[in-house]
Amino acid sequence: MRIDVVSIFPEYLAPLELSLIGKARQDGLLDLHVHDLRGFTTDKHRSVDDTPYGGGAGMVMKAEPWAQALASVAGADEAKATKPVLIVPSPAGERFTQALAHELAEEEQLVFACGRYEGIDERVIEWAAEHFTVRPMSLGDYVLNGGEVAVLAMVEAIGRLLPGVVGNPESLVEESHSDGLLEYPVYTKPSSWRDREVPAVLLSGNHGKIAQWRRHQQYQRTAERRPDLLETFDAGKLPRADRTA
Ligand code: 6GU
Repeated sequence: MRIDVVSIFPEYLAPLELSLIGKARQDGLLDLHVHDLRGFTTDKHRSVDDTPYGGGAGMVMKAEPWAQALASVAGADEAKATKPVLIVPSPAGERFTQALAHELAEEEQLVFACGRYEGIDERVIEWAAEHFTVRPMSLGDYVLNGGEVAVLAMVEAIGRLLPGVVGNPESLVEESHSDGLLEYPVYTKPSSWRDREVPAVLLSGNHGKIAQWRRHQQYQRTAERRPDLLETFDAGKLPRADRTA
């Protein structure tokens, strides 16, 4: 997969050189490029923003530097058969979920346009639809100062789903949100720590009982912390005792 990120703070994306994603890049599993939006300006002051038409607080990102930057990255993958997906991080976007991470992990090229200030001139978003599949996307219902932190989160969520990035693919199966429930609690040695015992069933060696216990814990946690998830969850996937609650 190829990923291009355009930002006025390319240094903000430095963590993408570390850990799992950094390793995936070194291994050639992920071809990731960060671009400085100011490199696509033509004026002496390299300006990327201006005051909003209609008035109001803050500044709006100018259309032309964005059009230049996006045209440049759209043509980056010569051999591509489909339009790249342009993700525009914004609290006004569609909610980014694990299901969307899986969907986006199938794409050949993703481009992330990190807005700052009050956002990007809407005409660029309209124009971009000629070259990209445009997806405004939000992490959740709160406001960040810009798209960069959201891109760190989205690239990590998508990148770890690419083939070969996570060493043991089994760890992608039994994790929170992979099947609509939150993850069960986990424990390691010692079995007794500060007078707290590991639940006895986990030491029993009875794998059927352990699976059932974990499923029940998943359900209890989800009911307590994220009851909204249970509204769309298929109760048939639960142990019988948890089905009617
Ligand atoms: Cl994707 N961007 C910004 N700027 N704020 C956010 C967000 C994204 N998701 C939640 N808040």
